[in-house]
Amino acid sequence: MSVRILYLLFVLPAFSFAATVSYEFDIDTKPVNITGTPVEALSIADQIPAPTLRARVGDTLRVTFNNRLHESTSVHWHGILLPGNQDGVPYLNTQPIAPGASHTFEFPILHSGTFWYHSHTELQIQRGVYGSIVLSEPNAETLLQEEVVLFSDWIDEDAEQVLANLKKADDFYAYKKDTVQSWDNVLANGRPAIRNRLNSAYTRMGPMDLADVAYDAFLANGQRESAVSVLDSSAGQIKLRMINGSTSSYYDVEYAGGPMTIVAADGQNVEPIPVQRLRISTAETYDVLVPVMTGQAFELRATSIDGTGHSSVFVGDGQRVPAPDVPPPNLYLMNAMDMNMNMDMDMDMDMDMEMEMSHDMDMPMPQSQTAADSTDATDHTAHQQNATDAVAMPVPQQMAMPMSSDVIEHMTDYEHLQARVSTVLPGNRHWRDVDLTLTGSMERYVWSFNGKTSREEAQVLIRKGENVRFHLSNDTMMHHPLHLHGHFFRVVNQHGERSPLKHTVNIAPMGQVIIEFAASEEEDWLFHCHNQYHMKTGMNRVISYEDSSLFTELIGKQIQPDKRWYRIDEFHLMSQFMDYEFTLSDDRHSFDFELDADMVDTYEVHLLYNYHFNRFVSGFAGMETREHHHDNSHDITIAGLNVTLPFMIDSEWRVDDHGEFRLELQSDVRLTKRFGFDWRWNTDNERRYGFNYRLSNRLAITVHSDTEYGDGIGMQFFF
Ligand SMILES: [Cu+2]
Repeated sequence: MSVRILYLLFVLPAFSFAATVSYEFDIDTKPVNITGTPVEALSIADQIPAPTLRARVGDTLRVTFNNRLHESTSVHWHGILLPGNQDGVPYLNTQPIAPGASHTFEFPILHSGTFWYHSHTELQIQRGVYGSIVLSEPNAETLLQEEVVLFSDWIDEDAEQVLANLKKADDFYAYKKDTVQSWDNVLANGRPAIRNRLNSAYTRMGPMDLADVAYDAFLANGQRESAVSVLDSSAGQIKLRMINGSTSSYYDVEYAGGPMTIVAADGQNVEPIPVQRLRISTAETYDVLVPVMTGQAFELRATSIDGTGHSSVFVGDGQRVPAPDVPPPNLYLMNAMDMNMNMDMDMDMDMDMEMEMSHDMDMPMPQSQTAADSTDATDHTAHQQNATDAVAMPVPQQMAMPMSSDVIEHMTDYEHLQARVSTVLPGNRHWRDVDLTLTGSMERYVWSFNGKTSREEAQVLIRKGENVRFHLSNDTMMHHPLHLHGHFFRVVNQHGERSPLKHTVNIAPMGQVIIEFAASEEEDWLFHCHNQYHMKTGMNRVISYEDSSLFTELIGKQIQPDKRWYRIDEFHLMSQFMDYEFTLSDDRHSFDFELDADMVDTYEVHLLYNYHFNRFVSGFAGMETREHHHDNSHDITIAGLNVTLPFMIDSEWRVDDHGEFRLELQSDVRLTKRFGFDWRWNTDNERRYGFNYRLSNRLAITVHSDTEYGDGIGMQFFF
């Protein structure tokens, strides 16, 4: 049956008048086996992903969820404009759905586009609570076949355990993924890699990190590999509504049948852009047109940007045509500063444009006037024209042709996105500028804005009727996909007036982006990193309209990490001594207990409280008890500072209650993935150095020489 007839049969009657579209689903546990190990996941309507919801502009969407879990849950409508009390963020604007309870959402559909819905409770997205929504125009005459492709990431390990592991060791998953950034690989990559490493060590930023977690699988529509049939390939193309419903993954998406043409981003139509490889950040959506051909099944492949895996959807029936392998990233040769001066390294662009982009990055300022009348704007109009032609071109021809120079080889940012109409905000309004620096690090695994988690600083206050401009500046080596609830914002780019509207924007490592939106709502809306592990550890703010009533009552619950304290245990059993260290830490404070002892008559115990000013400096106070066989036994009170020095050397500057000063320096050097060297020295001339050989990310064999305890061999456990 042709698409046209299907369309007439099913679609026309449905939208000839506005309707209430109703769904009712259970949220429940679901046994799954994705990797060969059976585990329990969470599902909506017993499906992962949840069923695709469909409605038209003018309809009312009514969805009831029955919570069959033994824990509370919630549902947020990602990117959809709706009344605040339907937004689904527990405690902030919708009450959580208690175990055994039901909740009905009901809101009018005001706009079309590709969106998704997901739990906003704990790490439930990672466990399966997400699905897609397709909103269409009431009279849209689209005869093209459309398919939803919902990408996600999967790990068998419980999501809470994943977070606990991230808290324990900054390279816990790097070890699992075999991406530990060791010196042997730095040297093997030659001079630029050595320069990068020395530079990142000197600036204390640490190495580049593309993904925190080592996933077991990447999924598209819940499967590692799947297929969609093309109903009528004479149309030459179909539309894919791609959604990144991952917990923390970014993908580079490539299609085997030729360039994809982007027609919408985050549910908003854009001028068509042909692109060979497209980066889709966590929580973004892109609609693309892809060519199809009778007898061919073209692979759409989404490769995780850390290079650890991909998902595939084969489009069409017949001979399978694989998408090209995306080369794995070489972290040693990636330099965040270079990336931002030249954000689209692979892009085929001329020098002038590159200069202009650098200029834009250097001088973040409202570009509505400056960029719009640059010559590039004219150039781009020409490109758009070609792009449109390319779309209309019959598929076989397009495939046979060498890639047009207008096709963007690898789109990793938003410079090319151009809205169909002006997105300039209403004039004559008060402008509010808000500076938000993205802060945090892998070491303590705390993520924040302006150095403060949402526990410490919850709100950004705005006022209805003004224009708001966020200056977003990433001070970390991670990507952060930032999402604003309840509003579309302009991502200010070279297209000036026609800067695109989005609901989620990636800020690359050390990158800067300006977004603007009209404050046209009320009450409170969340603004947060959509990497769920970053959100959970503090990278949130409530964008709060002045006079909002809900905020003061409810803030401080859901948007802040529920589990506040994380523990790290390290046990070192040597032939000449043992050392046990226990740390309990939250986003600002930590307690540290350490016991060193030999098997005879020497021991040392300390108990310290630490206040972490920022990622490099903490202050501490506590006590130390020491019993030594040869001399200086004591009980002392100590206080001081821990400072991370250039080259990632940890320094401890301390005084005791006798007025004695001591400086201690130590560091670990990862020589290879498994082999490391560590040393410690202090001004009392106590020295320890040794080698460790890691058997796993929890266990190492060590040899140590120590001025207090002598030489020995042993094991080290992290748990
Ligand atoms: Cu983040």
